[in-house]
Amino acid sequence: MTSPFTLHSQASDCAARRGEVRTLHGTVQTPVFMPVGTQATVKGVTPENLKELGAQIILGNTYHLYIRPGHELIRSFGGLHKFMNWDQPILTDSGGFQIFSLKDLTKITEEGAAFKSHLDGSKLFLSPEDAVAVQEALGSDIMMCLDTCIPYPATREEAIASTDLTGRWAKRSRAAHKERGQLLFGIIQGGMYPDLRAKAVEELVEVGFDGYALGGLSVGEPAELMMEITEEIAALMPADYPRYLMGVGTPENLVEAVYRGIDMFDCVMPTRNARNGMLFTSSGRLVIKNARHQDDQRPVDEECDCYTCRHYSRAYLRHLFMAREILSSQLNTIHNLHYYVGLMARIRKAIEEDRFAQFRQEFYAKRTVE
Ligand code: PRF
Ligand code: ZN
Repeated sequence: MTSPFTLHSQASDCAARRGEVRTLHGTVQTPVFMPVGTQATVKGVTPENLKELGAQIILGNTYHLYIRPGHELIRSFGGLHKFMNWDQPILTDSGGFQIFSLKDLTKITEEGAAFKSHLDGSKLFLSPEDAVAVQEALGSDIMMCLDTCIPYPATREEAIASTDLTGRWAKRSRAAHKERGQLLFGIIQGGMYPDLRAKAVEELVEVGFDGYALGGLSVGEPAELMMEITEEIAALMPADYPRYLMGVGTPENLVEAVYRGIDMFDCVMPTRNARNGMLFTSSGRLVIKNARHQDDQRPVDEECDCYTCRHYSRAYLRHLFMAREILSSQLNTIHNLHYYVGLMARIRKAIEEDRFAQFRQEFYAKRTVE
């Protein structure tokens, strides 16, 4: 199988790497952060906003779009790209994580996941084959296999059962995928047991995917443990295919995982925190409702050149937040996504110039507020 990934450069003093992933809707430069657009929209911003702030690829959710408005409706509009007016790459998650998150509504069997809609309680079923078919109908550029995410903590027996099932589902997903240029990534589970994860990598590589994802992390374990597992397993993931760490994370997590060889990330943190008034800046985090911003004429981040920071003061953004104005969410989201996307651009440049380890040190040195 030919890889959609090309490695441009490899850091000399850590596992960080600079590359690209080729998809049907264009090439993605890595390492990359994917803003989350669960419901066929990245909450609070238009596709034009996303392009202006430099987003390359966004993430959608199979589970949500399957329940509402339905993949057949989206297919009839020519796919998710046309439906939502986004012509750059889209990765769709399979639904494995949602099924895990809504576990009271779910029953997992060998065949697939039976679940109740969180909207109206109606009975639905998603097999690994269904998840591929739904993602084919959506027309996503990168599809994810249906998996089962293990909670933390979990016993070794629970981890084995769930990891083996994810492996069997991965084989079925691969068999169900009709080659039409859409990429299919396998997901490595295994809980906090490195030997189970190593075995999962081997089995997935044997089946053969277009990329490999680390699932089941950032589920409540300590950050050090997450990085230990990431370091150990990233080193076992094929170097000539993209490596994706799912649902991660904080800016610190991104820097640490890139250092350990990860290429792709997604997380609701920049968008969700924006709506809650928490802003990311080059010197740390800022809570906009704080009284000390009341008459502050400075932008959120003096070093930021996003639309929000070019035009608005902290005092205005605080006012919008206190008054619960819609524009508060929009402007905050533009800033936070610009911060994440900009951080990844600076990371890529640092790797290109083989000074990423130094970049990492400076990144921490600059954080003065928390
Ligand atoms: N599986 C899938 N999506 C995910 C995860 C996973 O384990 C995670 C874990 N952090 C986030 N998103 N399919
Ligand atoms: Zn800004």
